Amino acid sequence: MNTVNSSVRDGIEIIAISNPPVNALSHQVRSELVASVERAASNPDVAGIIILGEGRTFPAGADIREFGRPPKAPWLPEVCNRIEAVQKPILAAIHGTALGGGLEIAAACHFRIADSNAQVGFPEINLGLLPGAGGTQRATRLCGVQPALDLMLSGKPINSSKAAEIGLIDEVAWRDLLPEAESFLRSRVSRSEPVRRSRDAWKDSLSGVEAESALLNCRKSIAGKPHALPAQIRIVECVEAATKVNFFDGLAKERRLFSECLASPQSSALRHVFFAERKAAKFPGMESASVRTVREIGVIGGGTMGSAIAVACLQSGFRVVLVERDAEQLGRATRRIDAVLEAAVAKGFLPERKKSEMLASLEPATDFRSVIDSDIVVEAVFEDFSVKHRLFAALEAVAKPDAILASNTSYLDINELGGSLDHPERFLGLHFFAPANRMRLLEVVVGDRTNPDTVATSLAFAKKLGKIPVRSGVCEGFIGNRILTAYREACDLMLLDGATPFQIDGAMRGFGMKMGPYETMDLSGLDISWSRRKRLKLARDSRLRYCGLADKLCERGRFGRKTGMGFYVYGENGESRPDEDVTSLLEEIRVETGCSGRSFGNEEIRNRAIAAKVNEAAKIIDEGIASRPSDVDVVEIHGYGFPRWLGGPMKCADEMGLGLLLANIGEYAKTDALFWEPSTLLSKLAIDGSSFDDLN
Ligand code: 3H9
Repeated sequence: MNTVNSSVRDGIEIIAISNPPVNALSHQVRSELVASVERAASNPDVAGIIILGEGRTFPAGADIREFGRPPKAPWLPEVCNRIEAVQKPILAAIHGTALGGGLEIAAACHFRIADSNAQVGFPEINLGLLPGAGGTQRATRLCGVQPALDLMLSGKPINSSKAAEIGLIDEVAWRDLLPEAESFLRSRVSRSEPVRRSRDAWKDSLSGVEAESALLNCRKSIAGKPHALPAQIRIVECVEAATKVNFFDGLAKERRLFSECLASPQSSALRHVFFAERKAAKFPGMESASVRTVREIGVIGGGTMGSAIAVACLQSGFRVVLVERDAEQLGRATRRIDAVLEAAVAKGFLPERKKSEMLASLEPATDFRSVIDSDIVVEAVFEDFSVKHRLFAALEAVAKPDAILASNTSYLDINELGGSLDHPERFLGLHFFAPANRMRLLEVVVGDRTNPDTVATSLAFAKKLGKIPVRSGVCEGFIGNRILTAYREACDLMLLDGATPFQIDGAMRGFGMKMGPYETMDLSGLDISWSRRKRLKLARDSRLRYCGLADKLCERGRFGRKTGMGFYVYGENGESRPDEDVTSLLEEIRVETGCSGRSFGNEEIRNRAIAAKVNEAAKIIDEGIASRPSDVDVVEIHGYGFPRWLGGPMKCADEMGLGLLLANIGEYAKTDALFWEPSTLLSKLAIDGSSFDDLN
């Protein structure tokens, strides 16, 4: 099937790219596009050419799936050069999202017009890349140094009005793109206007002091970032080249630096995450499931989590019934919701009118029978099994028969929680992450008896909320918190053996984690996990070494930031400092447990911490709790601050080599054999010479 279709109307050839879903510029598209353009150029009956995208968008970029495979000519830079070289006027008519290589095709055309709803941008940086088909050279010449740097370094698209304002496009089509595009081109053709090439565009500002200082400021800001991507500084170099060397030398530089970025581990990791995020939303076994209509959400519990869930639902256009146990608690919950929405208004993210509409869709209630018409009821009450268990029994009696009942529990057993319901097939876990109105991760916890329609409807609900849903089976802590437990335990073992919380936090931040494990615990509150630790301690294997520093801090009322003291001590402005009392307490624990301290280097700390995550994750995959290794990466990146540019722990493990990882675990097991028991799956993959990616 062709991916490019041409038709001629009164001397104008319309070349339409048709490669659903996003018209990515695959090898076939590139070949057919350049052939069509050159055929039209040599056709005496054609006076001008329009290039557009069929379906939902102008091309959204190069075909990312082709990166990493041997490149096939014609390459995109060549396609762009050949389009630009044509002697007849070519107009790009843009709708949807002209991104990356798509925008580079447009920049190579002689004119550009965009639908008023269109978005254009260079998102390559999100993949650890730079625009590599002339974009750095043409866009800088069209719109100047600062706007070009902003577009390429932020990776954020801009709307067509803004694009016209900075000179990236010529006109906005306010009514109907194609007729307006035709009339734009015909007027140029009728005036025999010469073609106008972006490569010849030149703004005086390109060689001015402003350009120099924009480049210098960018360099400084990138140098100040601990984990800047190589592509960031390479973009600055390319933009600078556009101001200093001729177009073709600039293109050659861009090509060289693009290839360098493409080969970087950061780009490989970021491309892995791009596809992992999309794959995560594809749950197995959903083929014949039907999705029910969801209009109203019942939220039980208006604490921090419940209120944020309500906000997320309101923002996505759902009606929300929010239930609290009394008027006082309800007042607190609605004030919390109002404050979140007001903050969004103040920051300009939300128009006042929209806020009023959202509040009008909120029904606060103190009687849980108010959820009688809700299509999904999400429970977000105190993390206590018996409280939740009783609540669901009561909810089942009032909710409509096809309503989905969901628990937002972070750890509890979904099978047990829904086990005594008359209809456990409509029950599942929807584990939101705090703050639920901002965090994109949603673990969809599927119980043994949850039916596919319940899962499919919840999945559609998650997508409507703009979340990245990841399927999880049932176990203590599901995917994310179970890995978190193993990670913290590995860190605690290092505390027993001589490391300090401050050293471990520093090492993990240096690795790229947003926060270290102990500062994270201080932030969420040590008391939150205390009751869980007490519950689990009873069932704990006595052969496992236990650190207990967090328990001792809790006994002293040090619950973290909220009490001004936890692992750290906090000043009035929230600044933290390590505390010698904690180091002494740790020393006492080492004496009590007969552990002798030794010194740890940052590399050993990171290796052990990541090995613990990967080993536990491999067990989770082997048990069928996670559907694939890339789902674990998505959970870690979106829920636990794992650096995106490292691709997640499973990607890291593949990069390290599973053989080496397994050997390290064998070494660690010499002191803690039970904790460091290697996963069967990890051992098998390592012995077979396979990788986690083979299972994705
Ligand atoms: C580039 O252009 C480099 C050049 O400068 C130089 C080259 C030499 N390729 O996101 P969705 C798939 S780098 C291949 O769910 P949405 C995606 O995997 C590129 N596939 O839809 C998914 O597949 P599936 C610069 C792609 O409506 C399906 O399309 N461009 C590509 O939520 C639907 O995607 C970018 O980085 C692609 N380029 O969002 C833009 N794009 O159904 C990347 C998408 O099998 N794309 N797919 O899971 C996006 O940002 C979003 O997809 C977009 C639509 C906003 C366009």
